[in-house]
Amino acid sequence: MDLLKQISEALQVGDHERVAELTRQAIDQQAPPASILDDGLIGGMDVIGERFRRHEIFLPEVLMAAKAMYSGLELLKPLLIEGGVPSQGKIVIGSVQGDLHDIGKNLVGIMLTGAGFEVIDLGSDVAPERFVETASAEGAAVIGMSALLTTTMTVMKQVVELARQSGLSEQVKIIVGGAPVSQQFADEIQADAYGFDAANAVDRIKMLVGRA
Ligand code: B1M
Repeated sequence: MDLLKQISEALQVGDHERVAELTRQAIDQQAPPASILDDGLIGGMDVIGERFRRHEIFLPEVLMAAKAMYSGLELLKPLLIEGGVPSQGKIVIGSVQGDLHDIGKNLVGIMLTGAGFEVIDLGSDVAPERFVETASAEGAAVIGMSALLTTTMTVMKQVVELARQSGLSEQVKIIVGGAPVSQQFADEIQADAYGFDAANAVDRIKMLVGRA
C-alpha cells in the first residue's frame, strides 16, 4: 500500500507510534514534506472529522488521532521550516477564546517560521484583549487567528473591533482562518485577510506586510 495512505490509516486508528515510523520512512524515501502533510496526515484527519460528524466515532478517538497527527508533524517540522531567516516581522497567532483546536494554528506557525517570520504563539483559548495587547507590546505586524468552531469564530469579530477601538488597526493587520471561516466571513467582520490553509496564510501575510 502507498506509504502516504498507510500514514493516513494509522492516524485514523490513533496509532501514534506507527504514524511516526511511517512518516520517518516517507521522509527517508524523499517524499515531499507537503505531500506527507496533505495526503498523509491531513488526509487522515479529514476522515476522522467526517466520521466524528456522523457519530461513528467519539472524542477519545479524535484525541488519539490528534496525538498521532502531532507525532508525524514533529518529524516534518524541521523540513517545513528549513531555510527560514527570521527577519520578516513579528506575527502574533492563536486559537480564539473558547477554542482548543490548535493543530491548524500550529501548522500556520510552522509555515510562517519557515518563511522567515518571528512567530509569537499565544496558544489556544486566547482572549481578545491578549491578542491586541501582545501585538501592541511586541510591535507585531500581523495578528493571525484560528477558529474551528462556529461558536468561537464570532470572537474574531471582537478582536477586529478591539484593535480598531485601540487605534492598533493602523499598524497591525488581521488575518483569520480555520475550517468554518471563509472569505465572506472575513469581509463581514472586516478582517484584512483570510487564509484557506497554512501555505495560503503565509502568502496572504506576505502580501499584508508588503513582502510578496
Ligand atoms: Co473538534 N470539532 N471538537 N476536536 N475537531 C471539529 C472542528 C468538528 C468540525 C468535528 C465535526 O463535527 N465534524 C466540530 C465543529 C462543528 C462546528 O462548530 N460546526 C468539532 C467539535 C463539535 C468539537 C467539540 C465541541 C466536541 C465536544 O466536546 N462535544 C470539542 C470542542 C473543544 C473546544 O475547542 N472548546 C472538540 C474537541 C476536539 C479535540 C480536543 C478532541 C480535538 C482537537 C485537538 C487539538 O487541536 N489539539 C478535535 C479535533 C482533532 C477535530 C477535527 C476532527 C480535526 C481538526 C484538525 O485538527 N484538523 C475537526 C474536524 C475537521 O476539521 N474536519 C473537529 C487538521 C488541521 C490541519 O486542519 O485546523 O482546519 P484545520 O486547519 C487548516 C485550515 O483550517 C487552515 O489551515 C490548516 C491547513 O493547512 N487554518 C488556518 C487553520 N487556522 C488557520 C489560521 C489562518 C489561516 C488558515 O490564519 C491565521
